[in-house]
Amino acid sequence: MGASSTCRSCGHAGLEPVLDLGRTPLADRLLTATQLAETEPVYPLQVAFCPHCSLLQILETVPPEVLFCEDYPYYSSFSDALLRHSRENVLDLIARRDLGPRSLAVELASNDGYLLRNYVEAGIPVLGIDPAEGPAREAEKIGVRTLNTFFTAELATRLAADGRQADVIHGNNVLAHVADTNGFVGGIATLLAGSGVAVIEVPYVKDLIDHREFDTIYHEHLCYFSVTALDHLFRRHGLYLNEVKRLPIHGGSLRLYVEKVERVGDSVKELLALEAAERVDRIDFYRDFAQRVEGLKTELLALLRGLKAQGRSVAAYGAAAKGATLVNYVGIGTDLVDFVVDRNVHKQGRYMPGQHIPIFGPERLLTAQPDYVLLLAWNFAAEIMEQQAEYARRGGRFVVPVPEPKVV
Ligand code: DWN
Repeated sequence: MGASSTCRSCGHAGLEPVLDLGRTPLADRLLTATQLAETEPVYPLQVAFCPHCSLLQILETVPPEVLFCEDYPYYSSFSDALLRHSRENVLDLIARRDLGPRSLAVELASNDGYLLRNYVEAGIPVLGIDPAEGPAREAEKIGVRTLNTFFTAELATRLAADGRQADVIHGNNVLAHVADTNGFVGGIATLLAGSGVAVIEVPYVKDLIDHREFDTIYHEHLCYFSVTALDHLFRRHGLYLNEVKRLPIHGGSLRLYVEKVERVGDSVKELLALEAAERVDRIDFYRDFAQRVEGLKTELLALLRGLKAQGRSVAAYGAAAKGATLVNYVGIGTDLVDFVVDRNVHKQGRYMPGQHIPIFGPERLLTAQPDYVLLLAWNFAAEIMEQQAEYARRGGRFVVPVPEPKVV
């Protein structure tokens, strides 16, 4: 699909460059031992800003079938914090929207059923839609009916023609991932009941820039949303962003409540005003981001090299997609980090893209007892450090790389 020179949302040309992370491997394409000898596909990873609708985006579009279908290794249920977060969201909506056995809850990118399982438990009909074969299979196993395909405007039309109208549509960490942003949002408008609500979570671009979270940038993430850019996008499809919550998850996210009736609440007006005041809707806000990211790279490299110079051993936690961006951009290989650990059994036995650092189960931290553990999954630092209390009790220390590389 290649590089686009026009905005993914408004279609205007004149995108302004913000950051170039070079040609990088695909963040979730974890390698088998056999693949280590093969040439690894790499793609440009350039970030640009649309001065017309304020959307930050990457220029390259890697075919979705390459990114999300076969062998997609991300399973949402390997994070207890994410499961709790999702359950609270569902229980809140069941109460707020008075949902029951005659309702329909749909999730776009429903993964392994981590969220919809809470509706099933409450006796509320669900439909999951996810192109990733492995996670979709796991969802079916726990009674979450899942269509193993991509959500498109065409699929929405077919479902609506079958009389399916959703009272709730969830879309967590998917709106930024779709190659056809307008088709996807148009599909939501088609499938959503007149009195329904779409509840969508995306990483918040303001937190990404303020906290130097450059590792959230990889080829699965095509767009980086502000409330300003989202408001433009939804209104284009007869949808209204009526309420928004800022959430700490994933380094700072937005939960959006989108409906077909316009009743814009203070939460939205306040964030639009904040973004105007801080010029989040202008290129100025992004101008020094590349330089600040370069600074983080220098600081983190110096910290890790310092530890190695003292003869310390370092491992890492979280074979995360963001971890792939970080180790490849900063240049962290097995010269600095001996191995990575991850609870996700589908990732264990594989190797990190590009730097080819081996991935094991977390028990390896107690058998190898490295002096330091770099938290690539820094967005779950509290949960991981609590989980690894025994490693810490035996003298292990943690390195948190973002927003300020530091030892804790
Ligand atoms: O948008 C996306 C986000 C939501 O999730 C996807 N495109 C892909 C994925 O990105 P990621 O891989 O950077 O996400 P996480 O959720 O930050 O990854 C954390 C990794 O750490 C996972 O591989 C699971 C692992 N983990 C673990 O081993 N033990 C996580 C926790 C909390 C743990 O206790």
